[in-house]
Amino acid sequence: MVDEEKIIITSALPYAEALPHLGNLAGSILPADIYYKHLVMQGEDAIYICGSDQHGTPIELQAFKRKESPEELAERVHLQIKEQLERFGCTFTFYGKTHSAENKEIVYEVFEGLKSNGYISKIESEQAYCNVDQRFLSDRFIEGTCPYCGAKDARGDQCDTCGRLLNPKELIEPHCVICGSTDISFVRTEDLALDLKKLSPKISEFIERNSGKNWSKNAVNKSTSYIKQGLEPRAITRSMKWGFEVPGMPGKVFYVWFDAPLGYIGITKEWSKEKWASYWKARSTRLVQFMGKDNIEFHTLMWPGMLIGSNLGFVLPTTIFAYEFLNSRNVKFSKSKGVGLNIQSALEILPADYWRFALAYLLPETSDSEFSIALLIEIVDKVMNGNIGNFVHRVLSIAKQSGLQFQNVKADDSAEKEIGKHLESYNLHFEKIRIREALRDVIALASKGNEIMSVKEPWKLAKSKIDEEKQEFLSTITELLFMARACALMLWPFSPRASEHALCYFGISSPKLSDLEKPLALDESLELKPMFNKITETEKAKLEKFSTP
Ligand code: B3M
Ligand code: ZN
Repeated sequence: MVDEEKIIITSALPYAEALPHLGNLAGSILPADIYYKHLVMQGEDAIYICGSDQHGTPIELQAFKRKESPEELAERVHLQIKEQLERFGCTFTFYGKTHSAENKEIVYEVFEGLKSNGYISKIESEQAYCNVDQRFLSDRFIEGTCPYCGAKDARGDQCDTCGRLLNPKELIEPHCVICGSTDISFVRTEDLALDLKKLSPKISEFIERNSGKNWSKNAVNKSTSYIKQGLEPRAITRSMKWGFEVPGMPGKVFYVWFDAPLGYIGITKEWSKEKWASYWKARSTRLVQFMGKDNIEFHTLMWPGMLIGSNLGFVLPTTIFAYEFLNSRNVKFSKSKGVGLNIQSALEILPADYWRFALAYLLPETSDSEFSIALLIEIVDKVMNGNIGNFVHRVLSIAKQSGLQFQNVKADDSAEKEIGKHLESYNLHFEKIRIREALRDVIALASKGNEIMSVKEPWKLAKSKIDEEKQEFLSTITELLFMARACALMLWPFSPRASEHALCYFGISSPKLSDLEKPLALDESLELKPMFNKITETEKAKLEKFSTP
């Protein structure tokens, strides 16, 4: 039997530390969800896997500050994130977590595989130790000045200002985050490392083989330049308590970036004990991974290195697509402080569909992009509502008011041609993961429809008694109805609820691209309601609260 191609879509697993903000959404979860929905419309056998990244020092640190156990915190925040993402219209096949029995099993299996294949080495390092708290300070428990860019708040593992990965010892004037003390010693301790140096030829071969498969440019460039610089063994264990304990090494747990990507597999297993392997262990599976550009290194070097080195037959990433950043000069996307425009505060003001549309419109696909409240209002009012929403609603209203029945209507040539042209470009953009461009194809189709409408003014002919005019009305409205149906359907991955609402009138409930080939029928019994609304003054005022001058 020939293997049917299966597709696994993943988006980077948000830390179970704080609610995702608009930047996180635009930088991975939203495009992955849109891409997945398009595959569903194509009738592909695809699953969308995401979940909470529950280990690591930030969570341990926050739990410490809140006097909560890391496990309690990670579970509580996990449930909050999951709830908000579902409200946001994301349809994961499963939203799981990394701190699960299933993931632990995978982690141990991969670790044993790496060990027996000779890819685990030992490294001695000096680790920061706070003499006041009498404990090791891993990663984020130590902060100081970045030796590369001079930022004052660089963390032990990475400088957020310049993005460089750091070794805590490189920090200038380091201090302990728990007690603030600078009484820090560096104590020698032994850790296990993934031997990326030894794996380098295989990783490099993997990158060469796959990077032509729609990888984002930044992923290709960064990974090839890391390879050129030369890879070194990288510690995969840490002296801390929160995480999966390392067999035979008391006091050590696996590094969060060891068990997090394996979480993609663990979460699939958490979803279905029966089905997970048919996705992860089939040769023909396509693994398409979405993430922010700050996660590239882990996904193009460490994660494939782990998969190749353990040799357990898991699929390797086919496509690695990394987004640039969505920035904002005048809106705070706060993460941890509980203020700012995170997913929850956003959804309290406007429906998910509106945010999804505006963020997809601004997706930082090839360069950073800039978000502002003014831009959001303009996109929603002029493009989403003004162009697409109005087009679909007006066409349906004119058809309804004409009192004619539209049942089993066949498309004419001009409708087919117009839709075909935009649909082809839309599908091609999806294939190349140009999601922001695919949205522009929907917009272009609506613009064309609006143009036809204003040239032909079909409402003027709707009630005409003259045969010729009746005919003209019928052919125009038919063409427009087909275009409106296509617009509503093509909008589904972006603004699913509004799209489903409009598709009801066309008798479509779970949209497939193949529905566009069917004859058209209208459900005339339904009362017409617009797809979208303009942003109200009240909503504007609420949004403005998030603007900083
Ligand atoms: N949690 C980093 C981040 O949220 C990390 C991603 C894990 S993907 C396996 O940016
Ligand atoms: Zn820096």
